[in-house]
Amino acid sequence: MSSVGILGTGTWGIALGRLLVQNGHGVTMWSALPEELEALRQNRSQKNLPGVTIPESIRFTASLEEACAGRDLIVFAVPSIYVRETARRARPFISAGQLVADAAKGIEAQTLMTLSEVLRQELTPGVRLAVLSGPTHAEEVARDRLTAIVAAADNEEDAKAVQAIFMSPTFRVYTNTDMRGAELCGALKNIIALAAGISDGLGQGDNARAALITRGLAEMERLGQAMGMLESTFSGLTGMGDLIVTCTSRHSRNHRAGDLIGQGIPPREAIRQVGMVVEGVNALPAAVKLGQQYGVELPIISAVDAVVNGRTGPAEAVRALMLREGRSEMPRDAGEVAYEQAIVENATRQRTGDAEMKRVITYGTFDLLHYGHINLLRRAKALGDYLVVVLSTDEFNWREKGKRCYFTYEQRKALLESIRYVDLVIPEENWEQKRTDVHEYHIDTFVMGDDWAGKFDFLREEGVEVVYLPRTPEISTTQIKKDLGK
Ligand code: C2G
Repeated sequence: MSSVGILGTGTWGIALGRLLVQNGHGVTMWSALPEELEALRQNRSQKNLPGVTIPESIRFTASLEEACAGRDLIVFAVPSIYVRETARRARPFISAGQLVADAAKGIEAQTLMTLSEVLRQELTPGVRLAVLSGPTHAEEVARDRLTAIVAAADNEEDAKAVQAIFMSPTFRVYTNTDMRGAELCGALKNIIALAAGISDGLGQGDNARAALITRGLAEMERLGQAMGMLESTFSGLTGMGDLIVTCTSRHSRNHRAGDLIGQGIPPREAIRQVGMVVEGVNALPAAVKLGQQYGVELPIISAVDAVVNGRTGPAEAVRALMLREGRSEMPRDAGEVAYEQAIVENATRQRTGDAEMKRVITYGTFDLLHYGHINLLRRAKALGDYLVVVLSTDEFNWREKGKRCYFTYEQRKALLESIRYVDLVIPEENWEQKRTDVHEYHIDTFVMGDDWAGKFDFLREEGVEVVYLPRTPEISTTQIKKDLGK
């Protein structure tokens, strides 16, 4: 039996509160609107959940202290745009070690922060954070319809703690430690749902909706990967799962708003008619900015942004999307296509058993190892079956690159050898050794990040394929040192 405080008495907050009471927990719910509290106390029902009775044991309060102090779990179920302000007001009553789960989906427009990052910024240091996200219409959860959801946190222990409190015979909770990935999915899928609604409103059918879901997921994955999130998150409940339920359901407010817009109702009027928060509209500015910041093309999201902000009509936006130049389904640039193609070829070769060992080599300092390096090593390995990493020695770094590493060669070597993509680590002692390395190690493919594009083309004379892969844009050792220095 846990005691839970839920901030926000909208449909989602009420549905979660009801579920937690059924699980045997004590629930106190807070709202910023006194009149809403009074109506809930009197009627024990919520206007958007007809026929759903709110359990008598749920206490409603206007005091954040009463809702938060000493609770085993605090759930933020206020609309995404009120999370920061609510957290700021609740801060004095939430202490380090308490568990806080965000159930709102969205990305803050001004800061591009996910809501867990907003909570991290506003709440007392040491508060344990998690998010709840997945294909979960409140209208169905409130009626005990079977549902699956993700409890994501930076560590498995906190995700498990939330899982234990919410798990029930009708509400199956999965844990995930890619919290930011889960949050990005939760925010972006609402925009794709707007697009699906617009398509329906224009009289388009299931084909168009399936195309929007599929290509919408591809946009989400591209942006997420550029942001260092896990691919598996996007094909999971918070990505694919939530996309399907939001794009194909009459319950979805984003879909409903899109449908009205597709019928020709001006966006602002359509949102007013839906009468509840349309999170897809709130998420648009951040999604467009993130796409620009990470250099990821988001055609569907950009089209929705143009329609919602009145720069173009729904029909024109759809025509423009359809008339774009033909594309491969594979990810964008040459390196990525080579990488995807290689995965397909490798898998085929392995399946047909005539897999001769394809060997790949790459060079680097890999000091303060970070996910940009991992992205590079993962894609390099995908180009073959065996990856040799040639690691700059401390002397080479100092003499040739003027770099003094934070970790010694031995330490950096140990780190690299622990990575599952890496098969062998050998020392880089000079610039010239590449010509001999590729023969000594029978290399098929040489790989470097595209900050070195063109610099090693001469290796093609040695019969080696040379591939430059896109760097991960926003992370670098220099950046890490600068940030740590602040
Ligand atoms: N990398 C990346 N994305 C980042 C940072 C690095 O893809 N955000 C790639 C680089 O392009 C390089 C590899 O990770 O392919 C290792 O990066 P560094 O350790 O910075 O390597 P560097 O100092 O460039 O040394 O003889 C070649 C040199 O040894 C390369």
